[in-house]
Amino acid sequence: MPQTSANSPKRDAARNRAADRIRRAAAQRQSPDDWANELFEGDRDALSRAITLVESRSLADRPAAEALLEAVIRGDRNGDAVRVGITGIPGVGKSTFIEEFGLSLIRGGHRVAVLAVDPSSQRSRGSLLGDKTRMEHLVRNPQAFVRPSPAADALGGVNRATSEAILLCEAAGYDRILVETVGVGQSETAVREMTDIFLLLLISGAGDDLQGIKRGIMEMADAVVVNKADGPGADAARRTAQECASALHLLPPAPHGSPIEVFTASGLEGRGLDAVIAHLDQLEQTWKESGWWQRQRTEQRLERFERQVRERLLERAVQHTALKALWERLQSQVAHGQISPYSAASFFVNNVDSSK
Ligand SMILES: Nc1nc2c(ncn2[C@@H]2O[C@H](COP(=O)(O)OP(=O)(O)OP(=O)(O)O)[C@@H](O)[C@H]2O)c(=O)[nH]1
Ligand SMILES: [Mg+2]
Repeated sequence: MPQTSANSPKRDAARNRAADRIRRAAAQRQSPDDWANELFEGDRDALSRAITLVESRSLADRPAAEALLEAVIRGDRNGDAVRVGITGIPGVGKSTFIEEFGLSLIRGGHRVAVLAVDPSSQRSRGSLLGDKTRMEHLVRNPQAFVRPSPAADALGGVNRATSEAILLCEAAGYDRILVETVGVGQSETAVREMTDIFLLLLISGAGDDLQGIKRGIMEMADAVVVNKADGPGADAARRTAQECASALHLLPPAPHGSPIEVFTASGLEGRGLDAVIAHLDQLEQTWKESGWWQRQRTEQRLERFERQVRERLLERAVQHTALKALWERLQSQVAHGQISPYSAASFFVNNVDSSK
């Protein structure tokens, strides 16, 4: 039978767009409390829609997003989740590791959400599909929820969008949240600041500088996994793990007081993962007993609050026409070294004061 125009891809796309609009309109009519209740019941569709809302690039969606987040926080369902950040250079095997790690957690009775932070690039459908094929079993598992990273230009940045998505996943009953850093640089600190435990993946033979063995990323790690410890690479991975453990001894003790353990694992073969899971459980227990767990969460919330206020005040000031011109002039002078950043900041803030 010849293909009718009703089946053409163009028509399909138009129909999908229309369906989106209807869903969106319906979502907007739904009260934040009803929506939050659907989340508390673990409704995946309600969760997907909620994350789409907090990732929205439209300023008009912000009040609805904030009302929903408030309703979620009022529901107080976020208590028991453990947020794990997973970082490492591109190609170290993060997505493959997360697939097996997530499946192990599910076998242990957990529900797993996977999120990603990628401030460096606009995600194309290609990379999005790439991640989903790396996690094909997890994606299909009813106890898992896998969400690719938001577009780099999400309003207020991907960091805000992802930390809000964490709250939503927890409200929907996911008690293990895995956040992958995607792309190079920038995202490590952001993910560190939104998670309880930060896992650094290394591979042997990739060069120390590249992997952040030199101070920096290594200092942020709560545990290290030398990945791809399989086949002919197994011995080299063990040696790298030993070298890494010696390098870690040279660092000052971490603020939580626990030693940084180094593991070898193979995400591909699913080996060594249970030892990592047992260690993370141990860290959780130790830190809850010592008070570090709660203290870190409190600091993260306060830091996020302060950063949001700073960003919004600046945004608002810069929206003011006269100040916008001043901002741009000072920016250019700072860029060219014609004025110090400190004097420029004082000058700008004084002008904000006097423009009220
Ligand atoms: N031998 C071996 N190869 C692995 C392992 N894990 C991943 N790989 C391979 O390494 C490549 C990269 O794996 P990914 O899981 O996509 O790595 P990633 O760190 O998520 O990469 P980005 O998302 O691009 O940063 C793929 O070709 C995997 O098949 C492992 O444990 N052992
Ligand atoms: Mg990946």
